Amino acid sequence: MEIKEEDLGQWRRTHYSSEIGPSMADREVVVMGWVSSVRDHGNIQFIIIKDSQGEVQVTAKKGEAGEQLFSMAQEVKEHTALGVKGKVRPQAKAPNGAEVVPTEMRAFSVARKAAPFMTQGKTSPVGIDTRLDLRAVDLRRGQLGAIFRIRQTVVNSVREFLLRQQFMEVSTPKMIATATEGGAALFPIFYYDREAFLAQSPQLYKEQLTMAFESVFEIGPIFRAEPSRTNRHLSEAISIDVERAFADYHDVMALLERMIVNIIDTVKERNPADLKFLELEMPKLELPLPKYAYSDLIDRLQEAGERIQWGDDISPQVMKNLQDERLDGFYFIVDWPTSTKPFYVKPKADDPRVCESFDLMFGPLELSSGSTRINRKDQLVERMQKQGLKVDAFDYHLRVFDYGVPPHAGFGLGLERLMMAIAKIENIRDATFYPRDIDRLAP
Ligand code: AMO
Repeated sequence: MEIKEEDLGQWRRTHYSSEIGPSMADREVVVMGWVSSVRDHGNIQFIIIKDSQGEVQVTAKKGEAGEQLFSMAQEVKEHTALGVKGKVRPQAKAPNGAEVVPTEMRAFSVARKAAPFMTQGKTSPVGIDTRLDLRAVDLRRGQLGAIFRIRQTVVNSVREFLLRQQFMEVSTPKMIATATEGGAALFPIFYYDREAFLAQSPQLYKEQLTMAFESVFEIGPIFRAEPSRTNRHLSEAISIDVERAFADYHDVMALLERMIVNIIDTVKERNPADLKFLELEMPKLELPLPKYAYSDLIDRLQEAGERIQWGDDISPQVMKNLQDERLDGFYFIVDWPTSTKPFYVKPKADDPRVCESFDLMFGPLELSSGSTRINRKDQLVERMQKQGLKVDAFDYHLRVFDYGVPPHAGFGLGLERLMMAIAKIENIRDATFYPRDIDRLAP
């Protein structure tokens, strides 16, 4: 028998799967979701329905269920969107200790194909591209569900943590007129009759906003035309940007490390089931986090035989070669050469070759960078000229520096990179819903 597709009509869910339990015995319920597995035992069909809160077993027995209902239970395929009316019956072997004995079933949309991957297993035998081509189906996998519920906690905990400390959440333009992050490439766009760009970061806007609101943050997209294919770069990523007035880079490093501790504690508290499912232990960290000066690391890398010069960027590959267990977890690299950082970063007063800057690392992976910023116009103009930037193009920004921009400092923390670190995700694409990279603009 071919299953007929029906409309939702007057059907409404009465309970989520997580609410079905032995204490609900004999209650009439309507559950809805998608079929995650079907087990055929001849005279009994077990259908596992998944919804956003978990899963529930529907048990159709020959004789107990009507003939038509039983044959529908025999036919139904994985991924079908299904509604089931029935009675709750305690069942020790079922999820949550109860099952639903169906009296009526409605297929809202029948799955016509077997998915190229299973949704139950923790890992997937197919390549990531096959999964990403059907991303919404892929996101039905238990492993990704757990990862994205943890991501939700991370975002909420960041927001709660910063709001408790008088930060204001802001939104800044994503269509902008100038580059901000030196080395990173821009995506040009048409803006009416002019050329514009997708924002590489909210940098200049968040700095400006400190003059009105003091402490601001934004959780939003950043766009980087990354030319390379790596497991840690996206063309569109989510950045947690923080900026604070009357503070320097030491203050915001202290803020950032407390924020990370708060994130980890909150995930442990709110996501115990997801952590258990992923067999994941949250990284442990002790504050203050270790800080290594850039110059000292270069000395050590040179001693270890690396061909690296003072002034070079430190790549993850080079960091991997530096065997040192102190560099396994979270740590800061501080005091970078001024030449490696963008124009808004403040050089040190006693040695302007070095600037008041830091990167937060997790092993060889960079999670965040931040700094004390220049808050005086003449110094900013001088740094722009040194970096060969067109000062005129930044007039919209420089203008506000005539009106008392406070000393300020801040950082940008990559949300997907942070997820890679705390949830042990190998490929950054699995830390985002719909990744964008040099090869992928769809789905
Ligand atoms: P930076 O360019 O170092 O600094 O970026 C900050 C953090 O954003 C994340 N990130 C990325 N994540 C995935 N894919 C990418 N292509 C990508 N590019 C950056 C990283 C990185 O550490 N305005 C400064 C921050 C500041 O000083 O406040 C900035 O953008 O985790």
